[in-house]
Amino acid sequence: MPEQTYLNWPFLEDRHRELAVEFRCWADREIAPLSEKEPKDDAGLDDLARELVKRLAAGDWLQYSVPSPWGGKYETLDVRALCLMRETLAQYSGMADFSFVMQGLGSGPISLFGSEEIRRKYLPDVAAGKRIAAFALSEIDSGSDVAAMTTNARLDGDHYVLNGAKTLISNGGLADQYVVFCRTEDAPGARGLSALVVDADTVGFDVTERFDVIAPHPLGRLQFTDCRVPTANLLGNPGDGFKIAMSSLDVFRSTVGAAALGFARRAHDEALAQARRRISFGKPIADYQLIQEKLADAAMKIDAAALLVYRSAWTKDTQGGRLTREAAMAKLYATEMAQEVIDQAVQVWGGMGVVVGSTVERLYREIRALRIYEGTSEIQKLIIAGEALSATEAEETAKAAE
Ligand code: COS
Repeated sequence: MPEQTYLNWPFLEDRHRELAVEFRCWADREIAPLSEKEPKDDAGLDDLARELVKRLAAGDWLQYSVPSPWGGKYETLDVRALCLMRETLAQYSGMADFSFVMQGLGSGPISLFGSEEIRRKYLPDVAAGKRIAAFALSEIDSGSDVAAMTTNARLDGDHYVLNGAKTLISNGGLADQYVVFCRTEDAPGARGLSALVVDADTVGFDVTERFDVIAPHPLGRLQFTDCRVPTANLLGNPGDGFKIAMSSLDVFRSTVGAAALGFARRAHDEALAQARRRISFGKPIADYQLIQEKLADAAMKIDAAALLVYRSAWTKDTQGGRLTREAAMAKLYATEMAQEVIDQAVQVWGGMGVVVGSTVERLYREIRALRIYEGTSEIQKLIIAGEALSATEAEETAKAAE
């Protein structure tokens, strides 16, 4: 059992502490048995994802993915709860973490910006696990540079006609509904984007490719060819797309840090167990100071990451509004830290750590994508530096005005 003193930190409330304990018991029973084997093909992956959504829904855990007026647990998305749940699931299975968070991220733009009608139509089914959700932002030449996207939608009466392609979309091929970001306006860059909810059975929508990645997850390429989407499925106003994408990421980026934290905690536990068990030169390797250094570094960095993750989640939950800087720090530090901690856990395991099927080998593959998706580490650094620079500029301007 990983170290849990962080549950006493002041960022959390008693309801979070209770959730953490209850959710861990449930995951131990319902998720641990599913985490043994990785599916070998797309059909196996899709079956596993559906089974995970079904189990999460049966436990009422997907209610944390949407706000309470539309089938959810709390009035607004509770980032601390989402973080605790991702952190827990990641300790058992990357796919369980993925299936859980995609219900929240995939429907997040609807929760945050949908009309009452759209929320009522989609959110209760997401919370009940009856519909699987997806968030379609990235394109082949537009990952970090969101404003460069070329997928476009032209207004035609009471429909938008959508054309273009999205790539590496989580749940692509599996989801029942996609929030698709596209260009609708003449305004350049970020100002010309909008967000539409597209049902998977809409004529003109196709999943043209599935991707094999180092840690298998359902990822697809989406194609839209004269795909007609009702204007009622527009989220917010025309031109709000960039703001909708960034606001959704403001909620979910901290949770990527939390998932990384879960992977790191599991790797640290595996390293501790192996260090005590493995005998080398006549004694357990835990007795050697070079091994202790690795264990000490991991324990300290895990706590540092947890502080940033729960600081960020607490800030969003208690203060609302934009949360770019804290979320960027949490995601950047926790994902980079987890990569390092897992790498060192593999080192402690030695040869057995690179054998396919060992837990640290799986974690070594699982963590890699988290330094890329929902904003690369490099983008997070640009965000943090940008905020620091503009704070200094604002201070100087204020002084000059005195
Ligand atoms: N919430 C609400 N509005 C936001 C916002 C946020 N978090 N961040 C930016 N905006 C608004 C800004 O206020 C600005 O509006 P105005 O033009 O009205 O002033 C507009 O959006 C553009 O903002 P900005 O100029 O800061 O955007 P940049 O083009 O500089 O881009 C980065 C910012 C690079 C940080 C952004 O594109 C990004 O995060 N990229 C990574 C995207 C990503 O995560 N991709 C992975 C795919 S998802 S798996």
